[in-house]
This record gives sequence, structure tokens and C-alpha cells, in this order.
Amino acid sequence: MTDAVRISKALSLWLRHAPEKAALRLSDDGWAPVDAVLAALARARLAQDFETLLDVVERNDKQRFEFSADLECIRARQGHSVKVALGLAPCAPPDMLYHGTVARFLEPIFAQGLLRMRRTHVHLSPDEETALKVGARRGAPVILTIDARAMHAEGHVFCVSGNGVWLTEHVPPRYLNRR
Ligand code: HQG
Repeated sequence: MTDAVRISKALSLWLRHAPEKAALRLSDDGWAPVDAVLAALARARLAQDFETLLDVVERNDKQRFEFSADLECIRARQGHSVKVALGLAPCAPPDMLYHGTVARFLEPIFAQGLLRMRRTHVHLSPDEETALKVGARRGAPVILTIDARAMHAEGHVFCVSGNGVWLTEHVPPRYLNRR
């Protein structure tokens, strides 16, 4: 694992799931002070300086993190399990969205729909290729299509994170199909 991946994993843990592990306090919309994050990275012997953090954030494969305009704060763009309100504006999704999962989850998914599980939202991908990678984290990927057009028309709220992940609270089974 490269240093950049180690730092990214630490940031994902701290900024999405367990800020207390780095003595961080997130604002309601998920921001942490950059100074405090740098101090935590130093304690974990992962990085010392702002330039390293900037480089990791800018080069991150999924663009998982963002800085505030004044560079004073940093947050994860999505993926939280801690309660945050990211303040993303609701918007109309593409007609079709995709979700990558694995066969063992299909039965409960088609019974209950897609649930957000431990996160604040269900995560949906705008393209099949991304969904394949998401599913492949857990085994042989299975792709589900989501009739986002119908969901939106019927009042379900969608928003999109700064790195292109579509978020909604629940996808009822009637909008789902196996690819
Ligand atoms: C499944 C990564 C049973 C769902 C990825 C998934 C993504 C159900 C798992 C981001 C279910 C939840 C999110 C139901 C859903 N019964 N299983 N009713 N409804 N599931 O990790 O979408 O690298 O919370 O299919 O790339 O896999 O971390 O969600 O398998 O963008 O930045 O429950 O995480 O990004 O798993 O992944 P997750 P996800 P990062």
C-alpha cells in the first residue's frame, strides 16, 4: 500500500465514520479543521505537512475529499456513517442509475429494496463500469439498474456528491432490475 492510500484510508475512517479516533469534531455538514487533521496525521505518522495532504486529496482516485474555499477545512464528499447533512441540493438524476452488489444480497434487496445500511444514503453510480467496481469489492459483481426517472417523477429525492456519486435514501424494489 502506498503512503497516499494509507492517508486516504485514514481520512475515510476519520471523516466518514469515526472522527473521535482522530480527536476530530465534524461540523453538521461534515467539515473538520485542516489543522486538526494534520495533527492527527502527524500523530499517526502518516504525514507532516499541508502539501502532502493537498497532494493526496487532489490525486485521490475517487476524489473522495474536498477542501473548503479558504482551505481551512476538509470533508469527505460522501460515504458517511456519522450523521451529517452535506447540504447538497436535490436535483434530477439521469434516467437510469446503477448499483453494484453481489448475488448473496439479491434476495433481501428485491424484498426490501436498496437500503442505506450503515451509511446516510444509498450510493448509486451514473455508469455501469463504476457500479461493477463497487460490486467487485465484495465478490463477483452483479449490476442492478435503477429506474431513477420514475423514482424522481414519483417524488424520491436525489442529490449528487462533488465526485459524481448519486445519493438517495431508499430504492424500493419496484424500481430495480437485474442487468
Ligand atoms: C447492500 C465505496 C442486503 C449493498 C464504493 C452493498 C461506493 C443490501 C451493501 C461506496 C440491501 C452496503 C458505497 C438490502 C443494500 N439487503 N444488502 N436490502 N440494500 N445492500 O459499502 O454501495 O471507496 O454501504 O448492495 O465505491 O457498496 O469507500 O455501499 O453491497 O461508492 O469511497 O449492502 O463505497 O466508495 O455497502 O458502496 P456500502 P456500496 P469508497
